Amino acid sequence: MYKVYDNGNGKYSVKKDGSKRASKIFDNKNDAYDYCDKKNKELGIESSAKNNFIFRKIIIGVLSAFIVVIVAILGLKFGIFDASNLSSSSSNNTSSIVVNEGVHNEFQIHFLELGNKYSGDSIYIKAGENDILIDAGSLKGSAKYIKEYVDQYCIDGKLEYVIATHADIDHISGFVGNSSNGIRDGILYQYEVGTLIDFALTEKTHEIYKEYLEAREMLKANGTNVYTAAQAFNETDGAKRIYELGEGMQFQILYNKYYFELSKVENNHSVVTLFSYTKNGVKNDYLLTGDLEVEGEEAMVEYYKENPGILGHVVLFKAGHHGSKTSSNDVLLELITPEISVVTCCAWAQYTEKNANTFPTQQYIDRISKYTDQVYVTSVYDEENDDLGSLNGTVIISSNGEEVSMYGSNNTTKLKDTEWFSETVYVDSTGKLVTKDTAGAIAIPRRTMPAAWK
Ligand SMILES: [Ca+2]
Ligand SMILES: [Fe+2]
Repeated sequence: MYKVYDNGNGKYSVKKDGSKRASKIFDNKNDAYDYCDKKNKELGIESSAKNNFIFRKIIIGVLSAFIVVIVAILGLKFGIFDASNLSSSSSNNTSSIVVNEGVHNEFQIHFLELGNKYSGDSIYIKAGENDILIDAGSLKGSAKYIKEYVDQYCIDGKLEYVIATHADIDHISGFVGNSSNGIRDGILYQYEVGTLIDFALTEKTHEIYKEYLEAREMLKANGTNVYTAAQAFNETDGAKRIYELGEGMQFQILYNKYYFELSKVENNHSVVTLFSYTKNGVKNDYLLTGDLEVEGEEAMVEYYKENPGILGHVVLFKAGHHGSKTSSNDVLLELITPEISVVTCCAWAQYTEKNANTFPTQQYIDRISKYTDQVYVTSVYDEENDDLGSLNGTVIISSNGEEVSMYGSNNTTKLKDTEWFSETVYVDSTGKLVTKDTAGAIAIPRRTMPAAWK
């Protein structure tokens, strides 16, 4: 496949995958697009070169890198930074989307670090004038991290949409927050909420779930539109399946069998959302499946194969269930062929001692590697301090409708290039993590490089 590259000097190259030399160099971006489309057509590939986002060469020295960082910080602070104004670095890339560093203003998905060492989700989305929050972290104390972060962007005190994917505590704790003198600091108490869409079913009975239900009732009483994903999908009781966000942006609640029947696995009740940004006739999709697992993924894929034209190729796929081995299965990946995948987790042995099964799991890595090497992970466990550490940190995937950018508050290193991926760990004969001094300990790299990433 041919792609268009921004040489950073006002010239644009068209290059074939794997080729070091440009087939042709242009002074004009559109001419490069046209030539690229023509060459791809000769190869039998029908695609718009405009959709193959532009790759910027490393042309920044130490000083300009410093300036980029400062501008990025200021830009993020004031939400005015458009990556297209900056040169930026990148590295070899195998997918058709090329990721620049930086943040576009129009459409942003932020995968938040939550200030603690537990895996959990909180995803803030800025789409035009809309502030959207999907889930609110793993601890009640996450609320204050989320609020501080969101307040950098949300200046009207209103979250137009809030989505609670499922009732597990690592997704809803920050919604309720802590209570002090009868005042709650949870997200649902701190913002005006336009519309809340949440899971239709759960078998959870824990205290935080009960507190969530109280908050839900409070919102209803205060005029928030409160719907389950089942109501949204079926468009009953005033709920909608598709919500327009203005300027070619929308999100829709996708089908999930487990809005309508109980699953043995709580994660399968997750609300699934598809965000779309269409500009100049080119539509880019972003898929968020919460913690949906294999049964849910299979049923969803079956549904969208029977109802084609809705779910297909996506720019971004949030790794299901924090990169667990039971999510992000081949059946789904084959349909969505993701170009970027973000894992929201704190990489360590939180739920298992088996090295390969710690988040993000070897199986997730092996499966996603067939589609992209642009895999980014928010956090890692800092063993020394028994605390949160960063891999990419808070990850922002953003777009102006033409280009997609990735920004990591810590760095923009792909998972495969991180120290974490290749560092030596020690396991016993069953693959369980052990200390170096344990009898029979075997030294292995933490993750095995899949063939596609070599
Ligand atoms: Ca708002
Ligand atoms: Fe989770």
